[in-house]
Amino acid sequence: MSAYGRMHRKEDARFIRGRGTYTDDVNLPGMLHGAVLRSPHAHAAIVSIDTSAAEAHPKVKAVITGETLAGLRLAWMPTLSGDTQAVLATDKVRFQGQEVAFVVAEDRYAARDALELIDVEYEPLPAVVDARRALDEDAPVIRDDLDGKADNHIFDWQAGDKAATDAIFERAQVTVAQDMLYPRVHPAPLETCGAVADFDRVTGKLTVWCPTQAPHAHRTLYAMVAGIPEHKIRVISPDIGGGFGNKVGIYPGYVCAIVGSIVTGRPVKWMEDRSENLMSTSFARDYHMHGEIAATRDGRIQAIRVKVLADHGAFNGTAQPTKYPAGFFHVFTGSYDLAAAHCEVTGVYTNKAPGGVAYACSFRVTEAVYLVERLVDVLAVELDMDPAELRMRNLLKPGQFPYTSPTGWEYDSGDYPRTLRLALDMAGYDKLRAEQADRRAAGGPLMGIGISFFTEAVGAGPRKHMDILGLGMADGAELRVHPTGKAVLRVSCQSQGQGHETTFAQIVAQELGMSPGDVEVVHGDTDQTPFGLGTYGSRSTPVSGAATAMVARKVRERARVVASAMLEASPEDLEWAEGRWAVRGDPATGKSMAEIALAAHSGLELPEGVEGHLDAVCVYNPPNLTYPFGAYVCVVDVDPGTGQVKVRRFVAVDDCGVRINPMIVEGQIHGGLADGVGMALMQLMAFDEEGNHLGASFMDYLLPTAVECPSWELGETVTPSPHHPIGAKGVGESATVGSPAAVVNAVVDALRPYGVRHADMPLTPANVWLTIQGRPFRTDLAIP
Ligand code: MCN
Ligand code: CUN
Repeated sequence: MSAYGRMHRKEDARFIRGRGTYTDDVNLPGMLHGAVLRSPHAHAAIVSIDTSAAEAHPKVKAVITGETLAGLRLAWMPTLSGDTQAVLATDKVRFQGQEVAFVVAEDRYAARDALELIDVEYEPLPAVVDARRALDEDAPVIRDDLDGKADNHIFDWQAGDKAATDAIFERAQVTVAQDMLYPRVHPAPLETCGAVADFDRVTGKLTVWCPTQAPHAHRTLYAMVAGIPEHKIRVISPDIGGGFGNKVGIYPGYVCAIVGSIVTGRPVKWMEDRSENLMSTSFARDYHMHGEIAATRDGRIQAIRVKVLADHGAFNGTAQPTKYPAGFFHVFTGSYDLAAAHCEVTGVYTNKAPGGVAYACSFRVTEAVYLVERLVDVLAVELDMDPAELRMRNLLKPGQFPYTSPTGWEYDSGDYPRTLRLALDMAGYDKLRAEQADRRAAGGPLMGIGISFFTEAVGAGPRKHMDILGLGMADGAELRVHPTGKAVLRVSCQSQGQGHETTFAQIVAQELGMSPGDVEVVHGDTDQTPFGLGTYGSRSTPVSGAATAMVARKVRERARVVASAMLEASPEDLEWAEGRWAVRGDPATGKSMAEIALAAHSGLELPEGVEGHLDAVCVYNPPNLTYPFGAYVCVVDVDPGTGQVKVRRFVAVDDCGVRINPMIVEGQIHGGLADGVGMALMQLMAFDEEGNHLGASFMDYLLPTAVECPSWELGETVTPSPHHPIGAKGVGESATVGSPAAVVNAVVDALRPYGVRHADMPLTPANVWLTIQGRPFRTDLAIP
């Protein structure tokens, strides 16, 4: 019997009863509370900071400024991409909402009140808000803290073969070009970020509770930043109320809480409010893209050429290795069989929040998929060809896998045409096109049909691809089967809602012939779990999940030796059948894991050199990424009078290889599709020309609800990953990556009678209405 399959999530027993433990639920004896003073300006010199009135507040225990931190050499901290970020500003502020001072007080209210008592004199400076102006001669220099920095340029990076690509473009029968913006958005998890720091002056041990997706990486970075030895740091990531990439990085508030605890000798809690989360923590996207496609007149795509201007905000905090500053944008060639491709990405500083870490994105795969899928639709219009037919003609064929892309990435497995065909069949594509034609002929209501086909790249990461901080990208797993046959698995990744306590138990159960209910999954505590880089880029199943399967197989092999002693047979004569070790050809002799475990712990005489007990440790180095993929079809109705878009239907066929728990996989896809609809239709972090943040609350930063979402129609194909021990690929970000293009393609398709070829996200009613009037606008700047 398979342990894979639909089963309710074990963790839901506590979540639905309100019995989860989140960071804000951690309350320690004598705990103090911190609050952050933030900059009202996007760019301003700090003339002076007077903290005396705040310090005189009867409940205030400490006021920490950049100067205090400079004394501890903590005013600046390294970012994940080799830049530095101010923990608390000393010289000047560089984005609205930047951290300027930290107050520690007896309670949360007093800490907030005392912020008002801090007197900061600012000298406002002109701000750079528009990335396209960032490299102008006369643009104010944002990072004058960097030695000799005289402009806002961060990096130039390119991939692919420029000469070969240009040559194809020169003699191409058809070329199309399109500018497009993937606007700045924010993951906006329900639980904001925060930390409880407890530094024990006697033992020298620092314990930090914070909702981090990567507890071990945080511990290592705290050790590097604060100079506290790593074995004296314990990071506990309790239950997390959603991460979506927002909780990968380290924020200044975390460091402040730690320093607050060190200087006061008491535990310090700091929790952001909603506006702080939206204004200062990692944004995502902000890619200004120019894409071109070269093709033959009969619709054979030959090459893609791309130029990107990447807005990284005031500090380059993108969780992307310096070697690949545009992350996984490499996969901009999408799911198609191209002869050549080339992209150039230029990164710039602007007076906006740093980060760019992530939002269910696989580190720029989202932007890449959006770009190529929009371009293919633009080409379809140019060729007057059906976009489904155009895709079918160019998709990679099953026989081409493993496939090396023009930028050198090896897609592990796929049957793309089958997946697209299934999505089209489920949607009733031909009927939909007929309905659309009828409506157009009758001048009836606008409807559009949008397709996207995506290839994701998840499971960071193989050494051949990545080089982050020299840490390596392998993840550990430890498994112990106790005498009564119940097991405890310890893994380095951390769940923010993905259900690891269930699916990882299912993996162990499947390998050992146990019930998932008999496997406890421990994660999120660096003192209790092996090292690994955590949960992001949908890497848990590809990496930690693989480690889990491998460690279980090690235990199974140990169990074979124990069983052989029990059965007085040689290990080679045993076979694993139906979850038991049995003498080959004699299933009745089978010993279950529980029987074997009891024997292994009870002095059974084992062969020379074989230790007792049933446990094992494994470190898994992934040989490659996994490449899940999918085909999405979106149907929209658009009201030309109001510009309102209604998503009528959404068909999503995902292939993530073997599914451990199809119910959880579908839940992941539902969430990602909602995200995609939100980004396509409403989510936007806009700024005015002074750099004022125009999306600092849920009144202005709109999230999708059930009202905007149709009843999702899901389908699946299963193409196992050939290199993953259980054939699984990651899926956590697939739908967010793949769906925005389907929605935008559908809306643009609906507007085709108006001659519209492209419109930037978000497709708000105002944006759609103005686009129909032939007056599209810059969605990254203030909304008209
Ligand atoms: N799964 C499965 N079979 C597969 C693949 C996955 O059963 N073939 C299951 C996994 O075992 C896991 C879940 O699906 O329980 C997601 O697995 P995976 O694709 O490995 O992704 P991760 O667990 O690494 O989760 C990270 C991913 C990312 S990067 C973001 S961002 C995101 C996402 O997951 N954030 C989320 N999904 C989220 N879901 C919730 N509820 N909350 C978030 O913050
Ligand atoms: Cu790109 S968001 Mo997830 O990788 O944590």
